[in-house]
Amino acid sequence: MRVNAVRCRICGGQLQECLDFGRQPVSNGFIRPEHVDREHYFRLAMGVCVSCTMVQQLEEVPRARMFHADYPYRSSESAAMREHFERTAAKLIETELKAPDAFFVEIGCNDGIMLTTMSAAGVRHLGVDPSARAAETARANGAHVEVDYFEESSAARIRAEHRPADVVYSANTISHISYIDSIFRGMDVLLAPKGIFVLEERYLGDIVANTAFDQIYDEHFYLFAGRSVQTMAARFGFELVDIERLPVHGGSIRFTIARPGVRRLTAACRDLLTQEESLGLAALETYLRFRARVEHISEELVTLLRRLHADGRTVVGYGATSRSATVTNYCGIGPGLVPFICDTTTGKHGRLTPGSHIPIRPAEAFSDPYPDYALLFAWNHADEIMAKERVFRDRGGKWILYMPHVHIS
Ligand code: DWN
Ligand code: SAH
Ligand code: ZN
Repeated sequence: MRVNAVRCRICGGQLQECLDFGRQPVSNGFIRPEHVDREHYFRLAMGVCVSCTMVQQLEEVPRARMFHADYPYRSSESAAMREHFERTAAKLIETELKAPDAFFVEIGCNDGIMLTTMSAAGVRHLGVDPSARAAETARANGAHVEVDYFEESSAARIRAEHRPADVVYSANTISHISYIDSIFRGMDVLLAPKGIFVLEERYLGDIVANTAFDQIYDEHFYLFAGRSVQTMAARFGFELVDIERLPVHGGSIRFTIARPGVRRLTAACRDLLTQEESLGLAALETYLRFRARVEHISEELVTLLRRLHADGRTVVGYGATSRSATVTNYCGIGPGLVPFICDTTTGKHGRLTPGSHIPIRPAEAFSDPYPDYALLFAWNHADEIMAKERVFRDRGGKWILYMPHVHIS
């Protein structure tokens, strides 16, 4: 057993190193061509805690290098995600926020994809996010946002300036926060006695089942599973009461956490915890097999791209995701194999992908002219993108996907 000197960030237990992707850059560090010498690298390695089973990174990137005023990701670029968050907000309004003075807090609200529905429905709300440019968009769309990191101190300030929160909600953010003890201390201060903390995250069970190795990058500090989140909630004085699997982002999970005894554990929560027992999500062998499948995908993908290149076929990337950083840097894919990536996010245009230095161009470049093949980095938005780019296929274009294995579609 390879035990790491670093201890578990949740419980202080021993960490067993289970995956190593080597030297990687900051995944959302899309750079200007003149700044390629300014990149920050770290060793992207994961460990599993032998005590509480939480899968987590062994080397941490300082938060200000990842999340800052110019953080480029914009949640609202996807129509499917806009619908998802509208539905989620509507459901919470219906079930939890009916009282006229109910208060909703969102951690990591980004461009207000969720809060605009709260605002339009007249629900008292506050978003907290250090990403100032994204917050400007949220505010322009009617949302109240504080530009800050959520942690114990900001939670205490919010509680003093507002009132206890009936719902604290967070999507794709809590797993990004290594200092999770501070989040739970903040939750204890902010959450009303009968309030709930709802968090949506990528699900470790889906990552393993689909060999979705690109879900592993700097921002995804923890890879959550039912059991590890249940243990974590209990450790910090809370209780996991409900779990719901979600199809978004290639396999997500929604956890509902409350103060002990406030809500009954749902059957869905118990069922998932039971199912998980046979998945081996805390077993080293699971990750050794995962690692072998990643190697296979990497070899097949690079072989395919080299062959297409040798045959004179054109290949363009689609979607400059954060996840592409792990794929391009781990597999060794640079502008020689993929000359550019198209993306709708204006803040990424004219920049290069971190580490692999592939130029990013506007979505319009995709049809000007269409390439022979498109490598779909944004595979989690495949339905939306393929529908939008129907003409590409009609004209003989082909999509290259690499999850759960390399295939052409
Ligand atoms: O967890 C996280 C999720 C929610 O978002 C964060 N850590 C960061 C980020 O991860 P990501 O960059 O991997 O997210 P997406 O949503 O897979 O990124 C999709 C990319 O593709 C965006 O740059 C937008 C782009 N896109 C596009 O060009 N055309 C997306 C769609 C739907 C499109 O039609
Ligand atoms: N909730 C959105 C955005 C996810 S991207 C969605 O699901 O699409 C992650 C967001 O978390 C970024 O906007 C980032 O700035 C924010 N973030 C990172 N650390 C945070 C913290 N400590 N408190 C609040 N937001 C944080
Ligand atoms: Zn632990």
